[in-house]
Amino acid sequence: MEQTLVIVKPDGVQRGLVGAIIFRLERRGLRLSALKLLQVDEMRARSLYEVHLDKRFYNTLVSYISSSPVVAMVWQGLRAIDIIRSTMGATDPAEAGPGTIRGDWGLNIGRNLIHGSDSPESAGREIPIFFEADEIVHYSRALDQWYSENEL
Ligand code: IDP
Ligand code: MG
Repeated sequence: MEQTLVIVKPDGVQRGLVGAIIFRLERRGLRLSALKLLQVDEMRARSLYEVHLDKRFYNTLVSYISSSPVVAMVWQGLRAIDIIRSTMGATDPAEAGPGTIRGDWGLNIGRNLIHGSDSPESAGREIPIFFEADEIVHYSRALDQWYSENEL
């Protein structure tokens, strides 16, 4: 089953949007498998964003994600990665559609509220930066059959 790392970034926590963001992901039917609030240290920040090492915004991105606590989560479900990415909206909130998290609550690309893994490979690399294997909980829900005709 597909898993993905989601992070409510420091601006989301500071602005009190944690509950609202989780609400949207829950309502889509995905299953929450792990959740913690933490202060991201520089090592974790650099590791999360290592694919952006050569970008001009890399250092400010590392500072941003480690500037204040975040809420890190693992979400699970059929096509969880694509579903979360479409619920997040485009990277730049100015281009994100209405009804998306970034489109409704974001203003600037440097404060875009949420991270979501962009592929199964990224999820496989990113999840262990934040969670031990035994922190990811596998369970079923009575309503799963009403969210999906296939196994969630
Ligand atoms: P994503 O978060 O939608 O996957 P990525 O291209 O992977 O977007 O970029 C990672 C993060 O880097 C973005 O979410 C955003 O916080 C930041 N970022 C991306 N492009 C820019 C930019 O042009 N200026 C400042 N920050 C940027
Ligand atoms: Mg990305």
